[in-house]
Amino acid sequence: MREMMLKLQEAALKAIRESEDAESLEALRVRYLGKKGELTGILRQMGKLSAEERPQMGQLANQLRAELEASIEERRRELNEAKLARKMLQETVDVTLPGETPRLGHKHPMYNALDQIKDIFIALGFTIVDGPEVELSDYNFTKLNIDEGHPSREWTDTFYFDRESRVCLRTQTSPMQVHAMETQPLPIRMIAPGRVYRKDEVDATHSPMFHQIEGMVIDKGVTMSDLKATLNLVVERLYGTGTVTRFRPHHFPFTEPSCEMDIQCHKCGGKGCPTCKGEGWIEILGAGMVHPKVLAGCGIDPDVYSGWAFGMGLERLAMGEYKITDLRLIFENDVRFLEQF
Ligand code: 2U9
Repeated sequence: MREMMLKLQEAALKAIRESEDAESLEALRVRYLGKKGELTGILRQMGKLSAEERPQMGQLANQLRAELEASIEERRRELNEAKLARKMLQETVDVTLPGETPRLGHKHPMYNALDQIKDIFIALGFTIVDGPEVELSDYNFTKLNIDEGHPSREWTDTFYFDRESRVCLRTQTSPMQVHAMETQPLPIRMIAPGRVYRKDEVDATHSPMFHQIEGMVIDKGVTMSDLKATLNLVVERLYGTGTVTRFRPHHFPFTEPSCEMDIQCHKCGGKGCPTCKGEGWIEILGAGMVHPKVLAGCGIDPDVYSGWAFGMGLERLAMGEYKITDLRLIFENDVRFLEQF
């Protein structure tokens, strides 16, 4: 029995030393020391031994087990270290390699235009107001003197959330001025830029979502001359000193009187060219004196206070400024397009 154990010792130690990975090492442990392993097999034959030999062989078997266990443990450590060393080598980072430059985005041309306009109005003492895009029809239409039968209220023109047409996506940023009049102390000087929604099919000049910037001033003694002087100044800062403008009469339900403002084409100086479509003038915004009914509906006495307001489409402005001929380019956010500005 002693010989059998010595033979097992020799074979097992050799196999353990030569094992190549954790899996084959574990297989060796099972083979030699497992419940059905070779050492157990030898010990089963202890019954055949004499009473003196039995404790001796028992002791020898225990020593052998301890020796093999230690050897397996030692080999396991060696294999783990080698594995780690290989991994470290594979995962080495060459810190001298040049890094990858992250591709930076570009400011959208329309937001360039918006930032310019915001700065101009901030310098004039206006505040910038932000608000909800989902509105009550009351605030989007009724309080702006847009009556029940007005075509812009139709389901074909406005996105409603309910059958009763009480809640909608705002079709203009004007509800912001109504909120301001209802909640802010007077006087008010504000601009309200933001997204608006109309049921339009997408084409080169239309989109169901676009951006507007509207502004309003309410104070005592405000007149049409304030409107003209302020808008002329804004346009001069935007398009350069000496930019020629004209105001044409127009109609909006929320302003009376109302007008549209044109600038003389900065490309041809008014002679007529492709930029102004041969007109010599480019329409840039609508404006007017806030309708007395609108003031009164917002709790402001039209006999004491008056005000002016304007509205402009931001996409159209940016398209004019940057000579963009298709509105869809503004929304596609193709970096190849954006990085040109
Ligand atoms: C209140 C009172 C008056 C805002 C105004 C316009 C004229 C105008 C259009 C420009 C192009 C909309 O984007 S567009 O289609 N807007 O012409 N907007 S006056 O007047 C107001 C707003 C709110 C309480």
